Amino acid sequence: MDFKNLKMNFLTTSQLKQYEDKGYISPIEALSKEEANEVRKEIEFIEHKWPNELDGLGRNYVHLISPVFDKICNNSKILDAVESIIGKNILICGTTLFIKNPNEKGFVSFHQDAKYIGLEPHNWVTAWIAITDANVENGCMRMWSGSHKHDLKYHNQNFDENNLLTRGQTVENVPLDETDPVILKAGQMSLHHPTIVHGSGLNKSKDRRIGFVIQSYIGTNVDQVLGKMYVQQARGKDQFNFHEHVGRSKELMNEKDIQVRNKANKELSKIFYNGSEKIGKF
Ligand SMILES: O=C(O)CCC(=O)C(=O)O
Repeated sequence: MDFKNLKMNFLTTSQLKQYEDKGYISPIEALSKEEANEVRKEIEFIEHKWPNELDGLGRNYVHLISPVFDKICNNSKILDAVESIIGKNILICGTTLFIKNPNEKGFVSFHQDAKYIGLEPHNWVTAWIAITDANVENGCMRMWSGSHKHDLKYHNQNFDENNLLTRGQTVENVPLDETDPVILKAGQMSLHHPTIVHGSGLNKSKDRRIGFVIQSYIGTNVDQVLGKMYVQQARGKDQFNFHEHVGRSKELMNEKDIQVRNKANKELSKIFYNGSEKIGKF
């Protein structure tokens, strides 16, 4: 074995302290710039060949229909960092593409992921991977540092048409000047805690802002209390068997994989809109 090539990416004590204190860690090296660019090409290839495939619900579970995204989810640098937080038995339980095109008005209201996602206990973490640079101008995420230490907050349901969240769920009156911009270069990632309050503003640049979000990596001890979920084993063993395990994508847009993705999306909608009278576009 070539030990020189065995690069580990486990988090350092100071990164773990940052996670504990602030509720997020950033930046972490995940992909090379070239790899990130390949991912952008894959997105744009899908958009060109299958228009609307990534719209609406289609922004979810792209790792189930594309080997390029499957590879990111199983990237050992990402998994080393994730393992440092949730332990060695890791499941991939969902992915979402958060794309903000220039000249569109997309934004993400301040919210806590744990509010509507149904994953209990909170032994899970979200990896936000920058496929393009993410900065203040193009609407990078902003984290309300330390807010993960408090209970889940009341969320209004605003259903704003430009809100990229399912219900436009919003924690009101977040002091913007107390939030930190998560500035990332293409290929870097941030990791955030299930209960941190975060959101993002408009893309005022001339290029797209693309984040591929593994939402989330969960420990095998995490159940879905609002519905059914389709997962993949990224590391370790699943001794709990709370969820349905599905295979990995080996070919772009394979018919069987599409069917699994459709089922997964149907179930995800039930989870996200549990108890809601209105259904949004995602
Ligand atoms: O991409 C964004 O701006 C927000 C994404 C988000 O809310 C999340 O990953 O939890």
